[in-house]
Amino acid sequence: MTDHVGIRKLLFVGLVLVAAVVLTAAGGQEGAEELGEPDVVLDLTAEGREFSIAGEGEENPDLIVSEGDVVQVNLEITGGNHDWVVDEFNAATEVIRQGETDTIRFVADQSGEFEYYCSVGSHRAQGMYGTLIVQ
Ligand SMILES: [Cu+2]
Repeated sequence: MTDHVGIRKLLFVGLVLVAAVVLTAAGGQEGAEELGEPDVVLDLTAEGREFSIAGEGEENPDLIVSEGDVVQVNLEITGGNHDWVVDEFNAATEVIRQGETDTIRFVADQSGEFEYYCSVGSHRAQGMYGTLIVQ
């Protein structure tokens, strides 16, 4: 009887350990890291209904990269809740709040002009978008 309980206890501990390892592995996946070092880093801030390049005043500026670039976007929210999205590249940060940052990487694998925007509420309709130029 005692042995039987002991084995069950051991099996349970084993299962917990396996589950812990699986969860740790899943949590460790960093999509951004798989693309390697970025060719371009865009430091963006978002506030109100506008994005800007950190330290510069221009509202929803044109963002210019080269075709094939691994692009890293560091989004920092300085007011409200926002994200940064470009549909054509499946590029999207999390929706984050004031004081938070999120980083994504994507490959600009086609040239042209693409709209970047905030997908929160009606922000895009209210003008929270700009142009990503891939040349
Ligand atoms: Cu927004």
